[in-house]
Amino acid sequence: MDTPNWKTAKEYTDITYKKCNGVARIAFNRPDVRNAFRPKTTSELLDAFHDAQEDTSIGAVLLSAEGPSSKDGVYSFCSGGDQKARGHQGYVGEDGYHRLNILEVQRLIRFMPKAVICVVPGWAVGGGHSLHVVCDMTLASKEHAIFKQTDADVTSFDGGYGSAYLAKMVGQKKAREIFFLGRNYSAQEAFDMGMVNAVIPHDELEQTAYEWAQEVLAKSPTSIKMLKFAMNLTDDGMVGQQVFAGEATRLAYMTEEAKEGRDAFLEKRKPNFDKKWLP
Ligand code: S0N
Repeated sequence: MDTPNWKTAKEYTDITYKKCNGVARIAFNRPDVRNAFRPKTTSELLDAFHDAQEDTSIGAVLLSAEGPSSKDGVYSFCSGGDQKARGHQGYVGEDGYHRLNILEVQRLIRFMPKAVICVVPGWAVGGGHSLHVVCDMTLASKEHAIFKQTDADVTSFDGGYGSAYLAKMVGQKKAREIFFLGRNYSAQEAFDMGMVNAVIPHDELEQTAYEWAQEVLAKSPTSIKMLKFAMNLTDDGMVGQQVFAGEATRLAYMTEEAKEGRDAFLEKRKPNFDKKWLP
């Protein structure tokens, strides 16, 4: 497999955004604060994820992180909401408004019709832990990844995918332990409890993630999209049904029957559906 020749897709301050051979790589870039996110970070993430979703040349997205920290050489994926940017109603942006828009990022990852692979080179903590949970697959650094939920230390609680969906993944007892005790878990422990797909030697992590993405790209895009939405559906209620059904509608639009329905309306005549009621 080739090594990726990443090209910068857009310049940001809090993240990096690159593309190569059908893969987009979005990475946190605040390593000196363990890649904590502030409103500017989440706005940039939304912009980049939206671009990756709309770009038809992109089939898979890596959510990763730059690092290590220039201060102490520690690697991190993301340490969640920037506590220095936290006001009394949420996280305060440069415009002075309080926001909780990391949940929009989660929804974009969850509902985008492409595989999102989380690449965890170090700490995955708080809202950073929740982001890894919501991604389709997670690869973790054998030497440096540490998974930890500190929400209950800082009066924060991701009551959606970060906790309830995690419980579906690792089981109720383990999920409660993760949140109620806030302990550190190694990549191997995270793998053993079913929330990590593979434990990878640190030096091979990014290349392996790129190779996993290329494997996905070799598959049928429609299958990947419909499988992702089908697997989401049972946990996402009516919204999951809406997303899945929307894609089913798009497939139906591609039939002769659908063309006849459209043409009949435009030509102001009754449609002739040729009455093929397939079993
Ligand atoms: C990551 C930890 C465990 C790493 O420990 P370590 O290696 O000992 O490093 P430190 O010395 O602690 O940190 C190094 C420098 O980085 C700064 N820093 C680290 N994390 C943050 C952070 N989250 N915010 C701001 N700064 C951070 C340190 O201050 C230090 O800086 P200097 O060198 O200047 O001293 C450890 O750092 C740790 O525990 N970090 C905090 C983790 C945490 O509690 N995160 C917040 C958890 N909550 C959320 O993420 C909320 C998520 C969210 O947004 C959300 C989701 C769903 C619903 C609602 C919300 C909502 O908005 O509230």
